[in-house]
Amino acid sequence: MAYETIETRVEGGKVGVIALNRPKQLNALNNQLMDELGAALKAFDADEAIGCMIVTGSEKAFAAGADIGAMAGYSFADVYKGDYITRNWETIRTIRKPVIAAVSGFALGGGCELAMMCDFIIAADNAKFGQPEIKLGIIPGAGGTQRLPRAVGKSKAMDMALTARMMDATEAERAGLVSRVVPLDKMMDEALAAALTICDFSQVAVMAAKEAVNRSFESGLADGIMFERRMFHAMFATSDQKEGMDAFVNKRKAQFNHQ
Ligand code: DAK
Repeated sequence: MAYETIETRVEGGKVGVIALNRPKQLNALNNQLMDELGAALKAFDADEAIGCMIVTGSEKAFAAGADIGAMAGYSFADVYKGDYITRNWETIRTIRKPVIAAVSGFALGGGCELAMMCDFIIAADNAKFGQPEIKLGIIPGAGGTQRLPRAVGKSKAMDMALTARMMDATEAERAGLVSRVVPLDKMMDEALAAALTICDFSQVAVMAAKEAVNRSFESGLADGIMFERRMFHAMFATSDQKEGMDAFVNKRKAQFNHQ
């Protein structure tokens, strides 16, 4: 499929990279971009050769939010009847292989929300995160009021949603929003190295780990632990468990076949 608002490539034969590509609008997220992003993620997820995905933007902007120009004229009936956001923004939540957000520059509004929908965020040292929707007379609409407090706690989430202040990369790492901060010129190398590391593990175990961690956000502790326990038990039905443990015992590198 030919894309106009994103660029896709495969790195190392195993990592699907998706770069948001509306540079003149700082990668503002419109319907076309979200449709194309969803299609690209689904295609990589279905590709046996791909073990991990990276979503990134440009040096200046991961994404400066939903496209304000496109939104400006919407009425309540437009967004409600058209199922705005839900219709095409949440495809990423259905992706079963890991998705890393490699964020440089602005990740604002829907851009911050998109990064938070990924499995973890590697940030460049120039990254800036924010939920500035309040300045536009609206509130975050793609999970900002729900995922941000889970990541950084109520006080910082309220501060960002109510004052529209941005959080820099250092603060974002300290607060737990991002997993690592690296120099801008090393960001893609770091994200790619993380992705390739993941690709070399058992794909079954990787998908199960992702599913189990995500379950922690949707269930109480006892239910979450039970889900984890059953998934853990299920790992013993895989040949990758035999391979991983045999390799350790015999002091050799494991060669997983993802079965
Ligand atoms: N949308 C459209 N165009 C944008 C944009 C955006 N979000 N952000 C930047 N641009 C465009 C600018 O208009 C400008 O275009 P030209 O004037 O050159 O044609 C170009 O990108 C460069 O921007 P600036 O000239 O402003 O660049 P600066 O470096 O001076 O400033 C900035 C960068 C990121 C600080 C600034 O552009 C800015 O504040 N942008 C807006 C950030 C923002 O407010 N983001 C939140 C958007 S609201 C919903 C669910 C979710 C949402 C909404 C509804 N429902 C369920 C209904 C989500 C909402 C949002 O994300």
